[in-house]
Amino acid sequence: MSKRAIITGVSGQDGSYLAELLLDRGYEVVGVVRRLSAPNHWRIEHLLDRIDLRPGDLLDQLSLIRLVDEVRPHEIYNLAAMSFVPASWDQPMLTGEYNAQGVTRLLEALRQVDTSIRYYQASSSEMFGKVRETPQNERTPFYPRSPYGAAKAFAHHITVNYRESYDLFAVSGILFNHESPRRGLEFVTRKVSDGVARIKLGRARTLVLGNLDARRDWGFAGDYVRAMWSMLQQDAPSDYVVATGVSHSVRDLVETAFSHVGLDWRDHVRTDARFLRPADIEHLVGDASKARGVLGWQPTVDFRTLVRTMVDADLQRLAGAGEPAPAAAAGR
Ligand code: NDP
Ligand code: GDR
Repeated sequence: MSKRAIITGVSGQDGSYLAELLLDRGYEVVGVVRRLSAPNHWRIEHLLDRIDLRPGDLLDQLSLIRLVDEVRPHEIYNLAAMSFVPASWDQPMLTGEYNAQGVTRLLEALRQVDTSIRYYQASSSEMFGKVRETPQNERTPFYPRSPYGAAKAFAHHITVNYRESYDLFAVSGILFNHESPRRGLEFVTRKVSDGVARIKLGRARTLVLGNLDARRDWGFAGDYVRAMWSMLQQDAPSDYVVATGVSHSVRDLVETAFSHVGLDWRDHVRTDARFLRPADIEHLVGDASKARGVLGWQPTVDFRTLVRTMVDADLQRLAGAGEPAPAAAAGR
């Protein structure tokens, strides 16, 4: 008998890669989509005949109970969230409703319907914020630096709490930044790959960014969804850091992306204070020893390959031959 899985956030970057992975492994995949005036399906267009899309919203408790009750899945992957950190200062209350209380609502739906369902929570390296140690591992204390990070820290703790209170198989993957050609256009890697492609094609002259000194541990999203699945196949629930262990600055990112197309980034990149954050995180780098040891997980795509692949995909897309495009990029 095939397994059934619910993915919230199926229309997002990770949701699309995870849906592909689960379909490849023979799962029946139910994707949760919230009601929008126009569907946001550009990342899952190629999967629409193979996944079952159902309505649901993290803001609506009853929609979640009904969903879990109707589908009766073996596994739930909660990837839905307001995921853009700067937007969390503009909408701190809503960020808490989605990213913190939304998780409680989903856990509560699971608890009420069937406590044998396995649950994955999308935790984030943003919880480490103003880091207490480097590199960060599962025991590193949290010090979030944004409403997004604070809400994710709540979500992380409530997942642990439900696991310990109700004996649920509930895990949190503490994932460091992971990117792909399906990344939203407002995140810095995709903003850079899209910007470089536009400049190379003569459609733009400059790319305006914020903090070039920030360092992140960037990996490939396709690798990271393998870790999510693997966490739910273990004998016992536990939390895992997932990261490459290598960090680069935003300056390294632009240098790598521009040089890939034969351009000097200093001729095209400007900085503007409007892209600075009220509080930024200067340096994140993860220690994924536990995921490597217990899950046998390792990344397959290095930073340089990732950046080049994203630039090439944007060049193709803008030339009219690549993956489908997002409808619009808001809040860049
Ligand atoms: P995306 O922004 O690409 O996708 C977010 C998804 O959440 C979208 O499908 C969106 O739907 C959905 N969503 C948002 N609000 C709601 C809601 N109220 N009800 C139902 N669905 C909703 O994010 P990623 O794929 O990059 O990230 C997946 C998860 O992992 C997120 O929780 C993110 O915070 C977390 N994370 C991501 C990391 C990364 O580097 N990518 C690192 C660590 C954690 P819609 O299409 O309608 O907008
Ligand atoms: P992040 O990703 O905040 O780490 O969250 P993002 O790509 O937005 O920023 C990374 C770093 O780049 C700096 N930066 C800029 N960022 C953006 N977006 N735009 C710019 O113009 C720019 N210039 C410099 C930022 O200041 C920051 O330091 C991502 C999201 O996917 C979260 O959901 C996830 O939890 C974390 O990664 C891990």
